Formats: sequence, structure tokens, C-alpha cells
Amino acid sequence: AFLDNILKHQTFRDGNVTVNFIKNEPKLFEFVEPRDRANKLVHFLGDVIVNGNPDVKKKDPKHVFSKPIVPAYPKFDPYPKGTKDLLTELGPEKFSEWLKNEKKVHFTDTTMRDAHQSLLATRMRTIDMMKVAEGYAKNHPEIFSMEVWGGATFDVCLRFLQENPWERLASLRKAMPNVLLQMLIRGSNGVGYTAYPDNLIQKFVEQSWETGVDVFRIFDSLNWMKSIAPCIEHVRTKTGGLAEGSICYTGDILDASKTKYDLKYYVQLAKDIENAGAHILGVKDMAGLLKPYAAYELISALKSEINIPIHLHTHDTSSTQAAMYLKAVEAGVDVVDVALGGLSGLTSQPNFNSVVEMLRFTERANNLNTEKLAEYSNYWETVRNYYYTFESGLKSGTGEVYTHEIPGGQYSNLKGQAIALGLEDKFPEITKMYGEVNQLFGDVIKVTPSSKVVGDMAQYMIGNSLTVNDVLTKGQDISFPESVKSFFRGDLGQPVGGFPKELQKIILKDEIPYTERPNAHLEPIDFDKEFKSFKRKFKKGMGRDLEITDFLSYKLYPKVFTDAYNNHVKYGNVMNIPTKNFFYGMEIGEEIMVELDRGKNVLISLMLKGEPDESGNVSIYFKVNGQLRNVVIKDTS
Ligand code: 3PY
Ligand code: ZN
Repeated sequence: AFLDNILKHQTFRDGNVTVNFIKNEPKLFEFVEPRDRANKLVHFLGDVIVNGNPDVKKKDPKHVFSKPIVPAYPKFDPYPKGTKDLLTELGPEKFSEWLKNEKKVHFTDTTMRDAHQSLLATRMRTIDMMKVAEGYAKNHPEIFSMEVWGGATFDVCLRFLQENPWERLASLRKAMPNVLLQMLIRGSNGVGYTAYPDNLIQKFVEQSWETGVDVFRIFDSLNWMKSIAPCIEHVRTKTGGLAEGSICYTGDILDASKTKYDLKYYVQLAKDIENAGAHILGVKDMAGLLKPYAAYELISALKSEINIPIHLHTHDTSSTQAAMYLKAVEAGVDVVDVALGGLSGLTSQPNFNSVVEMLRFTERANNLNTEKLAEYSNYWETVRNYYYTFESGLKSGTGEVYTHEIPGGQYSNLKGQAIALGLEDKFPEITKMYGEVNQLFGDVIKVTPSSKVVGDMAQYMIGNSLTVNDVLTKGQDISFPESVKSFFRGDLGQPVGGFPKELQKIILKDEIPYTERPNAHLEPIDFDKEFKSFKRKFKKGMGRDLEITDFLSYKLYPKVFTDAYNNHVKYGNVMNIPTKNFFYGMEIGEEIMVELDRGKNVLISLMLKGEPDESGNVSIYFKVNGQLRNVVIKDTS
């Protein structure tokens, strides 16, 4: 077990250990028992075998898994130059100019973030991304950026996957050093659902850059500049990355009867974002409401009114968003978001492979190798099958989206919940109520976290058989969900045109709302002091020193981090367990290889699973690197 530690090293045996030698070979001084880590791993596997992974609600014992094929790539070649190299060479300002002057349209690949967030409840694990990351970056260095971080991934990594989101980012950075890595950040809400102190968001942005993010797509769930602008400033002052300030698109600029979010509104917001110092303008169509001819009008107007490049994002919930991209490309959009075939379409982004082909032999074509892209699409299609339990059950696109305006990720979540609760037939009622609540709230921008408030209210009203009229006439006696009260208090900022006053009074009762930035009510973090006490609190460690990034995770999600920490103490590092076994356990006779540490693998096979004894304990026999290991797991089912 200690094969590669100092005691066996020739230099040590020869008596030549110097200070430099110790510094250069730190691994040789690690005496951590790998046996202990392997024990923790089999404990985790035993738990999943006996009690199931608590995150898996429905397991199909007959489900067939096939082996994903990792596309070939020039493994020993250096990385071809890509956009990351260009950013390093030019710096953000010149890079932004370069992008604006490009004739061909560029692509952001969302497969590793928004695509699985919108189709598989954000459950894609790092291990499945890492198998293709290096090859993808070597095969497709022409890609503008890879969206790999932020949004809901941060929370889900810690809460459900028992992964450290920072480690995911660092690993992807290492595997894809040549292309830009992109994240989604919710302005003052960071990667959470509420406002955080300014200096916490600033530190978060700085550490994200240090760990690997280049492009920061910054939005606010109410399009509130007071939440967007400080975040743009953090990117400009604390990183060498690109600040992509974004407008969230809702409504329909073609509909003359809708006057709240019209073309003028979006153009003004875009100018404010440019003036706040953004290097790129993001147009974030989170629900897929931007129609083709509206896109032509919007992008044309923005192109003539602002001077920074435009990056367009959508969800294909309606199934017509490739047509929208076509018109946006005609109007001069600079970058569009797409997902690899196997994880594209419906509530995810339009199909990368198809959009490339759609534009081939045209003026703005960007001729990526679609044969190779298809191999990656196939990889993801096969991998997707391992996550079947997180599929929403959505089978087709829907034109209803223009009425209820539910964002892509939320739509599949709500649908999945309805099916799981046996309430699928109620789904049209839920979506209808969602639209009604939106109108009741004064027609607000709906995207995380404001979309969650609208969804919570809709579900609450259906659950309690309340109509809009009931809320308005009998609301004084109703106690509304906490998220709704918090929203009307001003905790997420101020909506366009303010809150409907009467409703605000009904919801808040005697509570006084406020209109300044929520952050103004939050004490700044004393990093020196709090980081120290954090390290004391979690002193059992994770087999490594606690870092400032762990502290940030804790400050953003105290309870989730604490649970993840306790799990880590109990089970060790479980991120390298193959996905099938992580979620669904092992079969008798199955043998798997798990990496404990860089290059250190254990071979685990399941030999025997006993019956529960009178106190419900189950004995499980594994072979770990050929040696029999027995664990006893309490059956809690
Ligand atoms: C998020 O905030 O996670 C989103 O993807 C919003 O669209
Ligand atoms: Zn999105």
C-alpha cells in the first residue's frame, strides 16, 4: 500500500533527502491509509445497494445500460490554439472587439451546464464530463466557449452529487485549457436563490476566475441594473475575464398590445449594461419566448444601438428556436448557445450539430466538423441513459409556452414533479395558474430565483384551491409561502414598474417592504475572522486542507455544505464511482474500477449480499483489490 511513499524511494534509501527533494515530491510524504478510503467507498456502495441512493426516486431493475463510446482524439498532440489563448493574448477589451468583427457566427456549447440542468435536473456528474473534456477541446478548438458552471450546478453538486463544484471547475479547466469556460451568475444572488453581501459575491467572482471561469454571464431575475452592475464591476476589477451582462427576454415585442417589455425597454437596458462596462451583451431567452421575427427586430436594433458583441441564449421548449437563430444570425448576432444533439432540444438548447449544418454554405457559416460533433452527441445520448431516473417525461415541444412563459429548466422540473406525484393530468392546470400568477404579480421577469416564487405561488394556490380572485378578496386571512412574502418584501430587488401595491399589502400584512438593494441590509463578511472559525468548525477536514473556496460554498449554502461535509467524512470521495453504481448500486458479480486519487485505483467487486438479520442489518461481501471485505449496513427501508 505504501509502494510510492518515501520509505521505498531510492533517494531516501541512499540518504540523499534534501529540503528541495521534500518540496518536489510531496506525494511521497502522504501516509494516508488508502485502505481507509477504500473502506469508505465500499460503505457508500453498500448503503446504495441496501437502501438505494436517496436521490433516486424510481429505479428500474430491468434498465439496460450500454457503454458510451469516447470519440478518438490526438491524445499526444498539444492543444490547438483556441479562444482562451486569444483572450490571454488580447485582454478582454480587444477580445471583445475581435469577436464583434468576426464574420462567422460563433457557438457556445451548453452541454455541460444548461442542457443537463434543463433535461436531467442538473444531475450530470463530473466523471462523465471528464471522459470527453480533453478530446473535445482538442477536436473542436473553434468553439467560442463551453458553459460548464454556475446556475443550479453549484447547488446540485453539493446537495445531490456529493461533489465539490470547485473541483469540477478546476478539473475541466485543466482538461480544456485552450477554450473559454463560461458560467452563469445570478447577479447579487450569485449561484443561490437570495441576495448575498457584496463582498461575498466579489470574492466568489474572483475565486471563480482563479479556478477557471473566463466568461461571466451575469443576469438579474428582475432585470434590475442595481444587481447586474456591481457584478460586472467585480469581473472588471477582480479578474481578467469577460463580463457578459445580460438582459432577460420575456413577453413578445411583436405584440403591440404588450407595452411593458417592448423594444425600447430592451434597447435601453442593453445600453445600461454596456455603460456599466460589459464586454459582451447577453440576450437570455430563458423560456424560449423570442420568436424568429422578433429576434430579427431585437438583434437588428441592438446591433445598431450598442457597440459590444451580442451573445444569444434560448431554450427550445416551443421547438421553433432554430428558426429564431436563423433570423438572429441574419440580423448579425455574434454568438449563439447550442447543445450537443443527445442533450439538445425541448427545454434544452437547439441542436449544435443541426445549427452548424443549417448555416453551412451561407455567408456566416462556421464549419465545424459535424461528423466529429455527432460522435460526441452519441456519447452524450448513451450517457444520458444512465440518468433515466431524472428525465422529466416531457415528450414534445409546446406552443403553450408563449402563454405561461415558464423557463425551460423550471418547466421540465414542474413536469417531472407532476408525473412523480401522479398528477400529470393536473399539469395543464399548474401551467395555466403559473401564467395567471404572473399577471397577478404585475407581469414580472421570470427566471431563477423570481420564477421559483411564481411557481411556488401557483402550486400553493392549486394545493389550496385558491383562485386569483380569492387571493385578492380573501388574501388578508391567508398566510402565503415564505418565498412569496420575501419577494414582496424586496429581497430579490425591485421588479420593472414596481410591485402591485394592493397585492403587496395583502401578502405582507403589517410588514414594511423596502426598495433599496437587498445587499444594503447585509453585513459584509469578515473573511479573515470567519474563515478561521470555519476551519475550526470543519476541522476533521476532507483529507486535504480546507480552502477559501470551501468557505465560499459554506457561506452560499451553509446547510447544504454542512451535509456534504458530513457525507464526505463518512464516505470519503465518491465522485469517481461510475454513474451507474453511484445511483443504482451494484449487481452480484459486477466488478468496477474506482480511482481513489490521481492514478491510484481500486478494483471492487460485489460477491454476496446477505439477508437482513433480526435487527435489520445486512452483511455485504466485496472483494477490494482481490481481498475480501465485509460491511454491515442497516436496512432502513
Ligand atoms: C439559472 O439561473 O440556473 C438558469 O439557468 C436561469 O435560466
Ligand atoms: Zn438557460
